[in-house]
Amino acid sequence: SSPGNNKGYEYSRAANPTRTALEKSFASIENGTHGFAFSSGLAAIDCVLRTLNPGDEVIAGDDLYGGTYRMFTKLFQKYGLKFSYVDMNSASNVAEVITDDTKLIWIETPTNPLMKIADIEEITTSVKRANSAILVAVDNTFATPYLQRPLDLGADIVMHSATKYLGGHSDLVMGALMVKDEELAKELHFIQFAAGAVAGPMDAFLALRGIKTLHIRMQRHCENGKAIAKFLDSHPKVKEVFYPGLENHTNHEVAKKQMSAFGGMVSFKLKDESKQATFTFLESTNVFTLAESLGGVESLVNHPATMTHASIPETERLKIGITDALIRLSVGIEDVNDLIEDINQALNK
Ligand code: P1T
Repeated sequence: SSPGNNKGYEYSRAANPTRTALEKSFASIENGTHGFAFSSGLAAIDCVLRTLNPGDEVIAGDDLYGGTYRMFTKLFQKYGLKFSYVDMNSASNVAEVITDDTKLIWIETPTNPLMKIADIEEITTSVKRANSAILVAVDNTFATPYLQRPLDLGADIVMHSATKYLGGHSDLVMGALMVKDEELAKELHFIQFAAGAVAGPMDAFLALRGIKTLHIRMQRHCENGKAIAKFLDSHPKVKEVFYPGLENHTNHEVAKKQMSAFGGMVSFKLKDESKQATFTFLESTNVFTLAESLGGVESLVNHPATMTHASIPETERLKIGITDALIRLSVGIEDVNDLIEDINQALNK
């Protein structure tokens, strides 16, 4: 209306009507007050880390998406941020390593790819007791707000690779942050605007359309995921299955408490742990496509050691159990019998 006075939309990096609609939806599905849409999940994580200063310390889980680990170790470490990695199986593991420099706790639950579960409420309570200024961020990509809402459990920031379940159709790359604090929202918005890794309007439209069916898709992902985890768990050629919905999962009780169901991600190892047997399986599926990414309607199979987690040094990977024998499934929404038949025939190759 006049120089310096706009009607809410001045330049699309600051705000764009389609992105605003999506950001409102992001806030709403996580019970937050503000949402932010980025050009990728990693761009969303990058935004959170830019709130920190050299010398600050981040405590993160020891099992993380390989790209998150790569960003922490190869990018931010060189700007003077410090990182420590702990098994978030128990809240005391986190409390024990808090120092005066600790400013951020980075939780992935369930973790990628080992499906470990962290008790968000317990960790947040004990961290805030130690120092209420420490921020707790949760990467909620695997669970989605349909199954778990970290802000309700005390976390300050929720992050998503919206590339996955929120988009749901493997046709966009996007990240999301959701918060419930006005000051934190202002800071994140400033970084998003100043650093510039915003989501484009067409992708925002696709993500909004994806979110409309999130609940229905998640119901089927969970049903299929559980059926496949059970099938694998009772198969004579399978050594170990990693799925929080199985009663033999280490943190099944915590998963039951904080999630309404257990999702569509399932990892497992064959009894024959040779690379050859693992690769034979990976090369033999017909319905499951061998590819990175997850959370789309189509089922995918992935080999973390050479694909999604290849950027983690072998010694670090092996320490936590990401061996060459680990296989990760993103179970889609296809007919479950087709999926089980496909896995069965690949196991018998
Ligand atoms: O790929 P991008 O949208 O930048 O999101 C990164 C990311 C962050 N957090 C989690 C838990 C993730 O799984 C990812 C991306 N993961 C894959 C591409 C994958 O296949 O595991």
